[in-house]
Amino acid sequence: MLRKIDLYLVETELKIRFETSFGGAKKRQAVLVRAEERGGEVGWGEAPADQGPWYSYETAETAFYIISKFLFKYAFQTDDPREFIKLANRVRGHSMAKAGLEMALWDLQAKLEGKPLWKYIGGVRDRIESGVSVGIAKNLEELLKWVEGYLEKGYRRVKLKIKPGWDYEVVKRVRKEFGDIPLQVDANAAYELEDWPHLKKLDEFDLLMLEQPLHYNDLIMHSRLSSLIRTPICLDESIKEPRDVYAGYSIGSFQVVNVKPARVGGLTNTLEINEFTSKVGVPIWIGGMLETGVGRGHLVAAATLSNVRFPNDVSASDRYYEEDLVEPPWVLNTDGTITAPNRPGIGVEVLEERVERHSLKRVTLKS
Ligand code: OSB
Ligand code: MG
Repeated sequence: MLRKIDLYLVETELKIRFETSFGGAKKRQAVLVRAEERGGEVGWGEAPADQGPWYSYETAETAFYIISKFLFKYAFQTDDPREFIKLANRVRGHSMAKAGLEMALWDLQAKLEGKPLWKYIGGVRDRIESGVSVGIAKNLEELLKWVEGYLEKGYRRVKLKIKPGWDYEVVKRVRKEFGDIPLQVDANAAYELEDWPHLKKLDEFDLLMLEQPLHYNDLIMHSRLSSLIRTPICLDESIKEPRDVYAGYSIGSFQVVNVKPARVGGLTNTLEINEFTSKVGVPIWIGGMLETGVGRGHLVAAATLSNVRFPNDVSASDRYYEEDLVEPPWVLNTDGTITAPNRPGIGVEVLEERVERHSLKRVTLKS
């Protein structure tokens, strides 16, 4: 039984401005969820929606509103995360808001059982492969410097953000400078199907995959595109819940899926997607939303699942933030992995003083 839920709308500052085809920012907003049960144990989750509705329609403000107005009462009816999400699905959409609260319940349950979250959800590895997502730069020289720095740190794969005018030549140059590194690109829905001859030119670079080239809600055009180019298509924005995976699989919209636990409505849905894709032989990997160390704990746990077969957009705390909100911060091992902690729950301590210092607003909810 929960005693109370605290919501924090936090704003954190990135080390460097992160730019994609839909825009850029140096600051990030998110909602942190702190769920405390009657015995005093606490679970944490994160709804990593940003300030503006650019990646999806959700924002930190809408997540704060949807949780505090509608979702919280379901968490007082059950603190079983699977049951919670069933009740919460009465609310249509708002996956990140649901995920923020659902993940707090997962962390809480794992802690009550004294188990690391990754073991509690059935993870199969104690270290996860870490890749890095590299934003659009001011110019090629800046980008090459960034990539060089990340490779020196040991990241196992580089993902370049692309958009029309920042694609073919950029990838060509990165291949020339760094050779045969594991490389992929992410368009964040910046192209149209008619652009396929241009996208086909990327085939020459043997990329691991091309992420979300077309419209953020599309499955049909991606299925057409995937028969026109050789580079495997990976969907991100288009997959908002397990049913999108079933639909997309049935018409061949993708060869790989980027599973962001927050985007698909939490860990329950992540587990369902892991199971289905494993059965049909479609590999997945775990994507991120520049989460703070809190959400990152859930990403690390998700990345231990059995069907995760590519490096993840789960990087170390110092790739994102000068000062993370957890202790210890998430660190990259020299072999390019991140260790899944052997402590209960997400396995890191949330520094509440820092959370409060970064909060723009907060509310306490009781049943
Ligand atoms: O498309 O994967 C994306 C960040 C914010 C919004 C969308 C995306 C991203 C990233 C960063 O690529 C992934 C990460 O390191 O958290
Ligand atoms: Mg993406």
